[in-house]
Amino acid sequence: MSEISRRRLLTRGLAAAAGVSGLGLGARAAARLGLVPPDSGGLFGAGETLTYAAHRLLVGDAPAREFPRHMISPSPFANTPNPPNDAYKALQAGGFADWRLQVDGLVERPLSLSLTDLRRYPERSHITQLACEEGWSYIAEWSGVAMADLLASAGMRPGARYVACHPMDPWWEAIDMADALHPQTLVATGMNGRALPATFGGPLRIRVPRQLGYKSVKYLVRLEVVDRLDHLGKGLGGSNADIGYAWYAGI
Ligand SMILES: Nc1nc2c(c(=O)[nH]1)N[C@H]1C(S)=C(S)[C@@H](COP(=O)(O)O)O[C@H]1N2
Ligand SMILES: [Mo]
Repeated sequence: MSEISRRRLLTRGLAAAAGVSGLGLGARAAARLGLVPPDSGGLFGAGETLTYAAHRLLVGDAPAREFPRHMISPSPFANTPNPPNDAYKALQAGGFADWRLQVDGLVERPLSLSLTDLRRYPERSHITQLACEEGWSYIAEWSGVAMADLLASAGMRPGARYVACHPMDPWWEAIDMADALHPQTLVATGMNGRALPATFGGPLRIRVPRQLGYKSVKYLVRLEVVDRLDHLGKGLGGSNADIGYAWYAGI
């Protein structure tokens, strides 16, 4: 059986289990496949589980859509007009020379990387759409380092399952390894051929084009590799999940 028909079968199985015997059975099927999201409890938990499991099985590691250069949005909406705080402004005043990205947690070699260090990794780029859950979107070219390359150079230890992405403001988000290691998931330093502007999360942000905009954490300072998420925040996998948004925001 081809990979895609196997996935379709599994997905139909999940959906059928959900339809015939209630969401609980679908959730149990997802558990057997290791596809239970951190926000699987509570009122909408079973639905979150089905969405995550079905999406992962159907989409697999398929890339997000990439666009031709002429479709780059001429004046994208800057969602965060003001830099996050005084600590950020101090780093900005120094031209971000002291900006560091920590890569730690379940890794063999914790890293502390300056923006110059990041430039030593192979440069990756893509032209993709950033879609906010509020309805607006824009297309831009993003460039930087593949998160997979950073994780490879830190060396993941057994049990590594999620990457928690921490910024300078309280907005943190975790992604699973399927997204962390996906070739389009970037630690971005550039946008449309220039250094990433502060209003778009500069000097460093992640771009996870397979999920809604809120997962693309701006002002990134730390990638924390973890085996579980229950000790971070309220344990739901991100600051947005903690206030009621879905942890998995696949599109
Ligand atoms: N650190 C941080 N990251 C963030 C946010 C934020 O407020 N702080 N906003 C998120 C939301 S809701 C969206 S839609 C995108 C917006 O990205 P943009 O500024 O490139 O439009 O960034 C996301 N990442
Ligand atoms: Mo958003």
